Amino acid sequence: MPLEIVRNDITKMQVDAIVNAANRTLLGGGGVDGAIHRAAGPALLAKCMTLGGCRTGEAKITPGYRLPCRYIIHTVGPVWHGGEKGEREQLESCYRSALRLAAKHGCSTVAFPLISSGIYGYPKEQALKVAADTIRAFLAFHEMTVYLVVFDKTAFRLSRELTDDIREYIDQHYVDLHSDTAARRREMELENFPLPPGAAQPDLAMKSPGQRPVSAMPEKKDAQPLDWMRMGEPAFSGLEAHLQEIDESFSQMLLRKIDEKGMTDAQCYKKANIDRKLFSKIRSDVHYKPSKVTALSFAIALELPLEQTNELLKKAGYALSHSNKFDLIVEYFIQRRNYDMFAINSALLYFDQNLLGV
Ligand code: AR6
Repeated sequence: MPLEIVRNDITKMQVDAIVNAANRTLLGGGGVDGAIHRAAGPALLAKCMTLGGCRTGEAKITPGYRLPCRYIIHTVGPVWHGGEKGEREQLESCYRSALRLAAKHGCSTVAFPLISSGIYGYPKEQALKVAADTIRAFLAFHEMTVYLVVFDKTAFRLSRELTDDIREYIDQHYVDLHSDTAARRREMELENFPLPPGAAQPDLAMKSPGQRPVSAMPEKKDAQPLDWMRMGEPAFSGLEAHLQEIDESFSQMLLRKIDEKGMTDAQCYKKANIDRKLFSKIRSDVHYKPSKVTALSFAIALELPLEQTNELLKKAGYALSHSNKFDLIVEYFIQRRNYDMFAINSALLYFDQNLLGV
């Protein structure tokens, strides 16, 4: 999980290093700086007094003292003056300097606040974009897990259009299990007794809670499984391949799809926000059963269409459900071929859901 967004108080993060949004004196202040000094104790201020301050865009390191992290990396963000005074370059430099210092000290996990986005007035959405772009560029060449810690979700103010659209998608497709058990039974029938290859998939789209599915399983008289089992030669021609696919495990299917997409393993697990160690486990254990979120993260990284996403999930024993908001939001993005993990996670965060990546 190279870059993960979490909502937390940064002083509580159990990582190798946390980053402080300090000022040039390094002698403490308000916001996250104040919280870090309070939690680390007076020894931090004593140490900071020996550092001779820090220039905007640069970074200095101290021990973590009473904090659960080993190090605190202090960086000084730019004050926002409207965006024409080199603020973006200075902010990028903060992230790069802090990350370089973290790498130099052997840190493999680092947590950042949204530097400059509080007292220094940098617009939160822009600050978030600079942070994500700069961290991603660094991670393309370094094995490190970086957390962007957001205190409140105002940085994730998505466009009104997008939130309305997602909300509408959820309303249209959400199936309340308790008010429409018949619909769920049908979904389960399909999960347990998938149709043979080539058979038309019934449309599972659901109306609002309480309404019947738009269309369901085919009527008995033209049931597809029977057609498929008729003895004609052509019906069996794909059988061997089908049986081979049934035998394929999650791990095998994942590796096959990575090859088919022409991706390297690292490109795939990085895009999926999946930790390299976890990926190695999946690679070496043919029967590895990932969590649903992990499986789904790989589907997004591979940019699989909906049907193939469900095939991959099924290999791990899951399916996208219409009675789960998290699933519906991810499905919304897949339907629109938008596989930007950061955009999906921003939307998930906005709707108070768990995030993709481990
Ligand atoms: N954990 C995570 N994020 C936090 C926390 C926390 N405990 N507290 C605040 N934030 P700011 P700046 C978020 O003002 O804009 C100080 O006085 C907050 O919501 O702390 O770089 C320094 O000494 C915001 O999104 O830093 C400087 O003088 C982000 O952290 C000046 O403030 C940064 O807000 C630096 O201002």
